[in-house]
Amino acid sequence: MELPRDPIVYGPELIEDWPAFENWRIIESSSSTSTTRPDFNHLRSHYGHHVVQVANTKRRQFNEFERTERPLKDVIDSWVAGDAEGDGLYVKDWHLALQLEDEGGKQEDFYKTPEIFQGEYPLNTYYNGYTDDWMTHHALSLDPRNDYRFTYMGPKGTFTPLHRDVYGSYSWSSNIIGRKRWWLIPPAIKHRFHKHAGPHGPGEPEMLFDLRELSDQDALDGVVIIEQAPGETIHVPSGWYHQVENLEFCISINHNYANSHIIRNIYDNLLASLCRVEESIADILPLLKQRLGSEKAFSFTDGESREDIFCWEVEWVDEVQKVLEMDAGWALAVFWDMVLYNLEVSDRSSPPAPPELRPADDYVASQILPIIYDYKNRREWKVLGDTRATVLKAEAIVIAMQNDI
Ligand SMILES: O=C(O)CCC(=O)C(=O)O
Ligand SMILES: [Fe+2]
Repeated sequence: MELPRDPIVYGPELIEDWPAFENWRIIESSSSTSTTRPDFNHLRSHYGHHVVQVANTKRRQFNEFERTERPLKDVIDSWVAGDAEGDGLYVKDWHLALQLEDEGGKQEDFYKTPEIFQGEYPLNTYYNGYTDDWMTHHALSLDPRNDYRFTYMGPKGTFTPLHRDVYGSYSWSSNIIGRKRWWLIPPAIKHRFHKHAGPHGPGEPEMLFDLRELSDQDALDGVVIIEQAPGETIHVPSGWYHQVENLEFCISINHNYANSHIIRNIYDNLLASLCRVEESIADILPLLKQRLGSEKAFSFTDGESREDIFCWEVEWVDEVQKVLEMDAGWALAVFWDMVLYNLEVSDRSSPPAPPELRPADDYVASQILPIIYDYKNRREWKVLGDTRATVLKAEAIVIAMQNDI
């Protein structure tokens, strides 16, 4: 089954049975009106002690907001007091489900991954249903403190600047309370939002921070603008840049996920980040070459062909991978480890998705093989020996998948 390639908004039936709806909101109705507001007392008493990431959306620092970490209760106090700082404070990327699990609670105490993302679409989550997510399961296998389940909370006016999601993954995001405005940029017109017009190098160009600052608002022609109502869920396609503004006090829950459908995008995104890193540290290259001259590190043999690898190449590749890891959050070794992990998943006793929810083997093979062939033409293929072993294992599995058909 093809996954959605355009943004989709789902109605409240997807999530209206979530405990968060019951517990996090206060609804006041009179004969003519009904207003809904966050139940700060409940949130404070249950989660006030959680140390959360807070972006001050009134204080920009280069391409990000000033970020601090503090107990949620302090942030709530600021909002309730209506003080000037509170106005700009946006609680983001809060791993609430993970934190609750640490305390003996569970995700289902406040929400359940919508069924549509569990079943027919081979989507997220292995938490409370089996789906085909290549990202979270693997991330948790490397670090049990890492997942891609987030809660967001912030007053009117707070916003998330233009970005695409981590690694180029998909996201779904549900509003418990409040309205959000989304600007979603189809990849074909993404260039209009580059920070600097004109040609750029091979790496991913820098993007505008806030598209509302564009002097030529005609650039917004073709941008998908959605006002997401309380209770609605939005699905963001892989690789689409987007910006999000809270039009009222908002609380939302979001997951990022990825799988074989978008593995090519994820790979391309990683390579674009790699190019950017290479550009940014290009000045060390002549120094490395000068220092290491024509010293040979080893010879690489691949069947018939044999090639010399030089010490400067090894140092260069290692340095780029190190910076990439800091910059993008991962590098080629972890990417290939994720691919192999998920290809081997059918051998595991608790795979993230049972076979009937995973795409057919020939589809998965058709997604992975071109990436392997691409990678085999790169310098990293020769230089990074451990990763080469991982890729070879992945290749053997994928070829067997094809032969089995
Ligand atoms: O709600 C927000 O502020 C950002 C959400 C977002 O970027 C996402 O779900 O991908
Ligand atoms: Fe996002």
